Amino acid sequence: PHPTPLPTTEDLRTRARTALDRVGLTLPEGAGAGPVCHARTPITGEALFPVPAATPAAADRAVADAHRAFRAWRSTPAPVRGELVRRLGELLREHRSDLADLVTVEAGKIRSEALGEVREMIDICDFAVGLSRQLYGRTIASERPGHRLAETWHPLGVVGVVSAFNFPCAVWSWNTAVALACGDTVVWKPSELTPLISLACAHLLDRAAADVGAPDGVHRLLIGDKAVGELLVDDARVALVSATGSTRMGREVGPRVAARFGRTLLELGGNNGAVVAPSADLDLAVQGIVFAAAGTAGQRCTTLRRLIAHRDIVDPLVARLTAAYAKLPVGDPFDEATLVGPLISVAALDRMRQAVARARAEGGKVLAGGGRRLADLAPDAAYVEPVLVRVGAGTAVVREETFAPILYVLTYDTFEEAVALHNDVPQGLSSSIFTRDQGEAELFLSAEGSDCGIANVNIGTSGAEIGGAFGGEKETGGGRESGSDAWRAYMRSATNTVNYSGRLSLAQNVSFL
Ligand code: UN1
Repeated sequence: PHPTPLPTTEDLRTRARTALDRVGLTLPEGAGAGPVCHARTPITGEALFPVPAATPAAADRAVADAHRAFRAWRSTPAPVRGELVRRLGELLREHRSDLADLVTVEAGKIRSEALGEVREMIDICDFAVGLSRQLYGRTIASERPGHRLAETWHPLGVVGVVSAFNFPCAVWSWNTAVALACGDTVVWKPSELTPLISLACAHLLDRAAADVGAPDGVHRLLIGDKAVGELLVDDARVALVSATGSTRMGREVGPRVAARFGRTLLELGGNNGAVVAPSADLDLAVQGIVFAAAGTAGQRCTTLRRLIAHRDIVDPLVARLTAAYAKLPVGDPFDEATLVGPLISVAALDRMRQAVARARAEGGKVLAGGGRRLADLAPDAAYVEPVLVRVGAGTAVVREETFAPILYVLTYDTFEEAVALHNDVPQGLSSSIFTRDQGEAELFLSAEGSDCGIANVNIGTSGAEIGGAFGGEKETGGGRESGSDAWRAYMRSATNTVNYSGRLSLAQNVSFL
């Protein structure tokens, strides 16, 4: 039983309007004549208000504006471009609480996770401001006397950003802060499920652009459905399509962009595993596992979905997890006591139930959770207890990503078996090992260990810092965004050979004339 009732949809409408007002955005009453997107809240599962969406003609204009602005932006010195990102970071700091409110209203995240998502935006702005003075190219020792060989990095063009509901603003900011510092302009197609937070972010970037005098068109927002996203995918003026979402989406986007020789940066499904070795600190492991598996109601691409536990510790580990799962407070994400908010939709809950049913049909056993909550108060919302399911190796449903809090528990005997089990899924985003055996930890991080883009020791699979590159291998799509040298995907390199010798000498010792 939940201690407090849910807020009403009217409360949430007021909350959303107040947050939008505070960032300086007044939505028109009613949606007007054109296409419409309905802002909703998973907290009650009901519609908030209609928001105007982009027509194909408006989408075309947005790309044209960004394409035009690119000509001015690419020649703006990078540290001056950094000023725009710095100003955006200041506005995000000022409106941290308002933006977090919108994330909670539209995505259902609990308060600390919603604030954490906004924190990620502020952090990447800081990172990108620094980056604006560090877009380094290398010089290379030439094989010829009197020659200089160098690598120069130039802005790429318009970046199309397609983002998902579960990180409705951070993923935009990773792409946008870095792209703007790199001299690109951005057209953003957010999830249809989160138009309000998108409008708020875009408005703050408009304000930042006006404050620092950046060219109009340095960014554009396109609210709309899949068809609007497809316009970005197929538009030759969009140099890079950075898309976050399902593997199914990536399978469509990748070849379509490749067919016009555009570039893609794909962040697709994860099916993240954690190995728990016999030497693991089980208290630490339980905390790390519960956050990674049940946090964000299992709706992160980095969510822990597969626990690979050594046979000697699987029973005590499962006993502790079962106890922890039984106590997880599920409910209103605005309530400070809640740890698990709603799933995004009743359809997501149906998919979760189908996956659990399939696991059972394959011999799996539900150890904890799985019950629906608050259906009487909010029949259109999807509150569910995170579920723990023990399965045998080879259970087919374990190979699929179900975007819900299901943790499958598998057992291993030898370390080699653990790594093989771990890598035996089509996805390759995040991974971790809980162990106090240093050799084992290093092996897990080595070339013969985890095959993922993220591999951790004694910490769960989710909650990466922005300073590292973020992304994964195999069906996760291979893209890297955020920190480290992910910026290179947003620029093009040119190799320069400069002959200052006054004589022509050919490479590879070729003689001619
Ligand atoms: C996502 O779920 O799309 O590592 C991104 C994490 C977050 C980002 C997740 N920093 O869990």
